[in-house]
Amino acid sequence: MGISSSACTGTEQPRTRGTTATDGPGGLVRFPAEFAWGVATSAFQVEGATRADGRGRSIWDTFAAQPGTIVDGSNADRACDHYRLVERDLDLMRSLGVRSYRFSVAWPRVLSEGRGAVNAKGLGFYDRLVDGLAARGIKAVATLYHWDLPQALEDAGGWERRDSADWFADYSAVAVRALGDRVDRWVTVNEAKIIAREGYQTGRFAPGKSDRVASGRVIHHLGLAHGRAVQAFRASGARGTIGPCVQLAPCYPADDSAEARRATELADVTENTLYLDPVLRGSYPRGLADADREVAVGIRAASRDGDLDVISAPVDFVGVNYYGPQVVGGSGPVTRYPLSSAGWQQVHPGGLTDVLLRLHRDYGSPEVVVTENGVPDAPGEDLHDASRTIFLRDHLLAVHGAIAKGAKVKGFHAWALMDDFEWAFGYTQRWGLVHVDFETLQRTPKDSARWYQRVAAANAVSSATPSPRR
Ligand code: IFM
Repeated sequence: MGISSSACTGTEQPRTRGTTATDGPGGLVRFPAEFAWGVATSAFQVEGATRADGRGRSIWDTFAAQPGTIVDGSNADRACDHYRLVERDLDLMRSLGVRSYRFSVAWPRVLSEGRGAVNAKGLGFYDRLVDGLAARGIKAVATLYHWDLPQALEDAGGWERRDSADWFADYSAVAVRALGDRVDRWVTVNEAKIIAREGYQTGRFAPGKSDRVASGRVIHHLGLAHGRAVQAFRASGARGTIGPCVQLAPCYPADDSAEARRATELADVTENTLYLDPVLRGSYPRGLADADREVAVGIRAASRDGDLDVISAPVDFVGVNYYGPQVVGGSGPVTRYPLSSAGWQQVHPGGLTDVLLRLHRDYGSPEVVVTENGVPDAPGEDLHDASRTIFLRDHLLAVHGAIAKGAKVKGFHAWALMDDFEWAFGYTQRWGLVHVDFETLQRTPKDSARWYQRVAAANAVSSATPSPRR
């Protein structure tokens, strides 16, 4: 089987601290001019107001209402109430010196039934949001799909149906027509891997299905939807750029055995190349059937001549979400690096250098934006979140290490601007730079937010250990 990169299957452990030519006094690592210091959210996780102004239902409203789906029994009906507090949140971002805001447009707010009549009030929210960003000198990075499929479309067959790509193209055209004069970057689909895996394999996320063959069809249709959105964007003539958003996890063998190496190659397909190759190379990765036979069957059944030409429509950048690596032994995944309080996240900053350099070396060095990177509060942390500051410092140094070797990384978005509804974990994990009191909705910047503010202002990260109360 041909696996495309040594970087993601080897045991390379890049050093990211103090190794670049641009280290200044005190280990100050400078970033390129115009580097976009950003923060990210998604509509369903922060907006709340799920019944306001004609918003339709989404699959996550339905899923969260089912007993046993969300660990704390919560839902996102109010969340951070970003929908109503948006002006305050815009001011907050400006006060923190944020230069780029990645948000998502809620499809069911814009088209209540997913297609047909545009809901002017819902669209108006994003109109005010992008105006507010422009007024504050913050770049707008708009994700078109961050998991909140309109329930009406799910009832019609959802992503398992080929028409979903048409529905998405039409919705994308509406969004681009309304906002395209003020959006700097459009992100098509957030993390197709997680949609397929958690929504259609494990059933832990909406729509809660467990059918691997169906997940293969969904992967293909999400790719097609991405390509159709790129085409709709190009046809619109709007300014700005467009690209996908992939969650990449470098895969390392747990040991030197042939079994571990083979299992790592297969894991690399389902973690990375299955989502990169169709978009950036116009083909599905070799070895897919060995890596996941049922997914391969689903993809084959869904594929038509010419689809891969659409899926690989040229993009302007690749959005990378990075949370951690996979370490793979002959008999399954292994934990090698410290686990964050997310439970599933191994903390290994060097893995971010690896994935960025892989894109640089193996995929023609596209322009890249880190669209998400972050960690939940460690147990007992509140406003004094030293572990997040250290996490972000180390990952930013890892980004810098990749830039120093030629990767074209143009920006970084910390996940998340503020504590929010963390999907099936409800409000039990706090991922924000800004603390949210979910009773009063009070926002309070944590120490990490103040640290990030100084980094953005200096356009540089110090490799020295951050002082604990900053
Ligand atoms: O909160 C999520 C986000 O919606 C998608 N990427 C991972 C984050 C943390 O789990």
